[in-house]
Amino acid sequence: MPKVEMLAMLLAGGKGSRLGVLTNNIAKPAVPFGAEYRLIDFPLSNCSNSGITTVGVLTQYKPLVLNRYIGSGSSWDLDRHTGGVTVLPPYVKEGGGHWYKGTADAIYQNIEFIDLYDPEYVLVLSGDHIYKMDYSKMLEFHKEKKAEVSIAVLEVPWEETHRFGIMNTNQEQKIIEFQEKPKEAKNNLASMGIYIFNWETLRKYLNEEAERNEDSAGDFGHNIIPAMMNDQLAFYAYTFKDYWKDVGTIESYWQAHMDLLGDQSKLDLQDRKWVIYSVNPNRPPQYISGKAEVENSIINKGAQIMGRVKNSVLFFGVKVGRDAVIEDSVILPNSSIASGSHIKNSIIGRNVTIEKNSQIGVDSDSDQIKITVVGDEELIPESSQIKSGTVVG
Ligand code: ADQ
Ligand code: ADP
Repeated sequence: MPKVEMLAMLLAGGKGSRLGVLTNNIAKPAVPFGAEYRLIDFPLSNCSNSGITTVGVLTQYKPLVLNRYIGSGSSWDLDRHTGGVTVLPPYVKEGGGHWYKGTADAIYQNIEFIDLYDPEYVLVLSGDHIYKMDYSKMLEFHKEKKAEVSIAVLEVPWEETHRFGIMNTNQEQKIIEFQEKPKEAKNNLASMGIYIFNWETLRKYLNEEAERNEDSAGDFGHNIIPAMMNDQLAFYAYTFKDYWKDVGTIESYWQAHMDLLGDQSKLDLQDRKWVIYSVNPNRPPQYISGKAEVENSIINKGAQIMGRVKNSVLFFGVKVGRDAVIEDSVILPNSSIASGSHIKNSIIGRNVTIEKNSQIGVDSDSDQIKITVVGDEELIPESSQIKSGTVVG
């Protein structure tokens, strides 16, 4: 194999249990996003646009849809003779081999794969972040600082600090303190879970962690990063200034959809210089009837709109019947909402049929956001029908 300067390892194996029904049947990175995409389209497109052409995707939990979706990687221009995308599920090795424990263990078990390309640097990415980022700029920063590890960081609201790795830096952007998901944070500078490591250094720490502690969770945030901090490696924080969202929870998944709306979207998907690629099903153009009213919404192909749609994101094949109202909601592929129904502050799963005059998430007494998730299997197992007149949330 020819040597590559930087190879990306994309962590796509987490269970994503906080996304509830959305990840009942599929891995989190395969969850649909933004009317057109799946979550993994964002890091894969970022790699392609940043000139990174060798990507390993670490899969584990419910990988079938994800594997089929990634295919040869051609959709992201990552189908190369050398490099390209390689899906890396856990496999049995001579010395045992086991299910990936944590994120670092997933990389540890694929040391041989990485060594094939003899990279100088390894970029570690997550499969569940929505953002557009040029990783080659982060690599420049890493080289300028002569860092051994660089972590992409940004400020998060204080009330969300418990979900993230939190750090303190000095004026040179050197990281002097790191706490993984602290109960009481000392700062609101958060790790985006995007790391560049000098491969030699990372390989050494992965091997040492495995030798030292068989029961180690093998996690970057809890094990590897603290061990490296302890040894006072050259650790730098690369500040990211654009839009970024970890969509690991139902609230953040819904919020990231709302962030797409507006004439000045927080994340510009129209940007032709940084295209987010996806695999598109062949669907007819959308139809908007004479009685329909559509305002501030994103609606994909194959949709048929007869009712009112406001501040919402509709995936392909969604049907909205006469006099039905959809507000502040996300409707996943192929669901239909029959006439007279009202959906508000909700996420409706794939293939859900909501019969006439139902109300989902409509709470007239309150302005507060309350998100109701209706998924294939939540209300009525096996069948995805919500009976006429049902009131939820
Ligand atoms: P979390 O997002 O909570 O925190 P984690 O649950 O470890 O980290 O998941 C990171 C990514 O790895 C996800 O894409 C997940 O699907 C994947 N993953 C998890 N376990 C895996 C396994 N065994 N094999 C393969 N893939 C796996 C991390 C950092 C924080 C940082 C946040 C930013 O630990 O410090 O602030 O990311 O989102
Ligand atoms: P089914 O199992 O009912 O056929 P799938 O979820 O497999 O439904 O989707 C059908 C087709 O739509 C597949 O070609 C799939 O790749 C594509 N698809 C599904 N979700 C998305 C999405 N979010 N973005 C783009 N294509 C999608």
